[in-house]
Amino acid sequence: MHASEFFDALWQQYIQVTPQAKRIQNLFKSHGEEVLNDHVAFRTFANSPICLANLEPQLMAMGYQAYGAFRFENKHLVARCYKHPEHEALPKIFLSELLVDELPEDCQNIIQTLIEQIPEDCVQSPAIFCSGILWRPISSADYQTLTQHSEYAAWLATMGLQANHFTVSINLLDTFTSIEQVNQLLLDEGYRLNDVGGLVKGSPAVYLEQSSTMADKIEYQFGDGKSSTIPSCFYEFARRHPTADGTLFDSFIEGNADKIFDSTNSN
Ligand code: OOG
Ligand code: NI
Repeated sequence: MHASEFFDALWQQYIQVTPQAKRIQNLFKSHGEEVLNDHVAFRTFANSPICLANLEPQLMAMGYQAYGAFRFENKHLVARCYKHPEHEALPKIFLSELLVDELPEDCQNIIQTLIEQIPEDCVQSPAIFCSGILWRPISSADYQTLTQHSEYAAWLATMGLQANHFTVSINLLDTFTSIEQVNQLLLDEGYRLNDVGGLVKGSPAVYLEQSSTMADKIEYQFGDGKSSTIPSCFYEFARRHPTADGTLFDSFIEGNADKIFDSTNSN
C-alpha cells in the first residue's frame, strides 16, 4: 500500500467519527490556508497479535523508519515515532502501546478476553491500521471498569486500530503563525480544547508547542445492548521550533504527549 493511499483511507475513516476535524479543516481553508499534517497517532495493546513490534514492519513496508522511543510510567505506555526519510512531507507517525500487565487484575482480565479474539495472523498489510476493533464490542460495565484505571484502555477497547488524531502543522500555515492564534480561532468557534496543564503543551524551549481539541463524542452500542456516548478522536495542532543546528525539531516530548493522551478522557 502506498503511503498517500494509506493516509487518504485513514482520514476518511477518521472524519466519520471526528466530524469536528473536517469542520476545522474547512475553517482553516475559509481563511485561505492549506492544511498539512505534522503527524498521526495510533494506540495498541502490548503482548497481543497487534503489539507495537508486530505493527512496526507495516510502517517500514511503506518506507517509514523509527527514530524515537518514549515511556509514560503513570499511563503504563511505551511509544515509538516514525518518519519517512525520502518523503519528509509525509506525516510522522506516533505509535503507542498499553503495557496491559501493569494494570489491575480486573482490567487485565477484560483486555485478555479482547486480545484472545484477535486473529494471530491479522497483521498482513498497512490496512491493519484501519481495522477498528478486532473483537466483539465490550459490555458497558467492562467499559466503566477500564475508564476508572486507564482511559487509554477504554478508548482502545471501543475504537481499536484507527487514527486516534491527525495533527495540523502550524509551521505550514500562512496566516496563523502562533499556537495562541490557532487556539483563539478554535475557542471563538466554540470548540472545547484540552486544558490539562494549560491549553499549550510545551514551549519554544523544548522546541515543540502542541494543543488539541477534546475528542468528539459518538453514540456507541456496547456488547450488552446498552448504548451511550463515548469519546472518539480529536484534532491536534503542532508548532515546531528550530534546534541548535537550525533544523526543525522533529521528534516528540514526553511531557507534552502525556497531556495530549488526555484528549480522549471521558470526564
Ligand atoms: C498520542 C498522544 C501523544 C503527541 O503528539 O505527543 C501525541 C495519543 O493520544 O494516542 O500524539
Ligand atoms: Ni500527537
